Amino acid sequence: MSDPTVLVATTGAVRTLTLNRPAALNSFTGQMHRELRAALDAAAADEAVRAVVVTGAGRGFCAGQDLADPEMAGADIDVGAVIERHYRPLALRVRTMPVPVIAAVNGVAAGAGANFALGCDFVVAARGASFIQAFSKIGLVPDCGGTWLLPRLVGRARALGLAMTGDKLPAEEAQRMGLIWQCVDDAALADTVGALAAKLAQMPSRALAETRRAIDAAMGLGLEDALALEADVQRELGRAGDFREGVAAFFAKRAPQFKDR
Ligand code: T3D
Repeated sequence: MSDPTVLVATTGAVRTLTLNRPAALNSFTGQMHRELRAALDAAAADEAVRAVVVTGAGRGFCAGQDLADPEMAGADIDVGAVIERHYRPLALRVRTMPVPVIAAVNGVAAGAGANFALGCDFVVAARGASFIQAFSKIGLVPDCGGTWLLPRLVGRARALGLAMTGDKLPAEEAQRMGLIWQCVDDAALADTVGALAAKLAQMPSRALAETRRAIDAAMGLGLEDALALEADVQRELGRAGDFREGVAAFFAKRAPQFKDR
């Protein structure tokens, strides 16, 4: 049996998934896609999991598509079919997780590896990490949600600049332009992400997932429709246990114990 390409570990309510093909900078093979999707599905289905961290083994986060994988790349491959089979479901899976997902970007994130990270709810990167929209260098367009994510994160001018040049963007600059949440010293990455994941795991998971959904939806709505969506979501959350618990805990001056997923 081949080695696992995704390592799975759980600490308390935090599930950590480590992309594990360090010799090829954790680039995506068909096997890694299957294992990653299964691990994300399992985390989504496990009520005990309240935050997910994804990171990379070795010196890279993920170099995108493994350009040597015969199942996924090569002259006679239907690239559109690869996108439909693997990258589209991956981008949607991350965006519909019932709990927050943090990308702990430990090194270079290129191509679909960059956009997989950018699709997560939080991107915390080590100072030595970088982001590369490598697609233009091999005659492709950004995928794994890149065309949707980039202009929303940094605006059209920067999205086009990053995507067309394919230049390496250091983590510090990525934070400065609002592409990612935080850039930290390399040695501080694990502790920073651990503290963020632990904090999110204590929070009301369902409300956090609905926050993501509402904000993503509102980006494509007018104000009237966004306000209507807010009313719909609040109506549902207002009937849920976490809202009652949050208010009760506030008045009792105690820490809330949120349970909804
Ligand atoms: O089906 C489809 O193809 C469609 C799907 C497309 C989605 C995409 O993601 S397209 C974009 C694919 N990714 C790339 O084009 C990035 C290619 N990699 C690089 O440009 C560089 O490796 C990096 C800038 C990411 C890092 O450079 P550096 O100098 O730090 O490392 P390196 O020496 O280039 O790489 C280290 C090893 O990883 C090396 O192997 P070796 O020589 O030590 O045996 C290299 O070949 C391997 N590696 C890196 N990226 C990939 C890879 N092997 C296969 N596929 C890769 N993407």
